[in-house]
Amino acid sequence: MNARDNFMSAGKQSKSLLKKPKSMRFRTIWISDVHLGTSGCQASRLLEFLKATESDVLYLVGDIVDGWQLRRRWYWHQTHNDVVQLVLKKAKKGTKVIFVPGNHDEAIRQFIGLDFGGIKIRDELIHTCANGKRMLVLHGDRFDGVIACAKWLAYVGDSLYTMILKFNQYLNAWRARSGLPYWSLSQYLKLKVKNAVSYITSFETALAEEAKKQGVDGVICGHIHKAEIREINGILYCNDGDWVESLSALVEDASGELRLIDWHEVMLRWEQSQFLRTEEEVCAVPA
Ligand SMILES: [Mn+2]
Repeated sequence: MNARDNFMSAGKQSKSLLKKPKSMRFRTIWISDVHLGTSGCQASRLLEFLKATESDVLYLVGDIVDGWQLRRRWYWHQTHNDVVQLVLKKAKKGTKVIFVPGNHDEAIRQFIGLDFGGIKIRDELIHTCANGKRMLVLHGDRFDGVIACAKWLAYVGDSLYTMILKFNQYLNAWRARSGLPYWSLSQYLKLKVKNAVSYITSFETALAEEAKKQGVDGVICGHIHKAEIREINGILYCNDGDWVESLSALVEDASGELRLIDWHEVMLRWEQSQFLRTEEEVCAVPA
């Protein structure tokens, strides 16, 4: 078996093993900005994550279903159904699921206070961590100047963003064929554009200020698709990222410590460990 065959079989093996649930247990998980109903949504990666993890509480911090996009063009893949069904199943099996709607699923805001299939629809709320820290949980669009001032501007930005994401998919399909790692064009552009950076900074500062005003220790939000944990003026700012580009989640362990999970990185490490194991097995075969 040459090196290439070896790699191929490792790839095949890791694919079949990927489906096996591993158990990562947390006290709480926060995910947001899944954008079900758009082709940019990486639902199959989210399924991997949801299957591999368990928690007492699962927060869906807005923009889970993209009503804006669905109204324009219906896109609903089987994996999008699977995500919905898996979340419902988790709720049925005892996970406390709390859905805090965002701006893309604002239609659901009319159901705030109600429960559907074990999922609690709630507005902004306070989560108390195992270590007693109190965290304000909200989507964050309320602090978005563009959306508050002119909705049409947000729509235009949204179409452009969708186009960039589409191009990003083609680019990464090509990169994958060429053996290059995943690279997010839209994230790169966003980080490179100075305005975007100052927007992100003012968003983060505004949310930290709101948390301070409410007398809590920190804030947990989504909306800007940039995973982050950092202290801003004595307030712990946490953003759980998204499942369009960064594939990230925020988790709380049993001791109340918060950290980010980068699912790209977790899967990459796992695939590499599978590859190395296969290589060891091959090498162990006597000549
Ligand atoms: Mn949003």
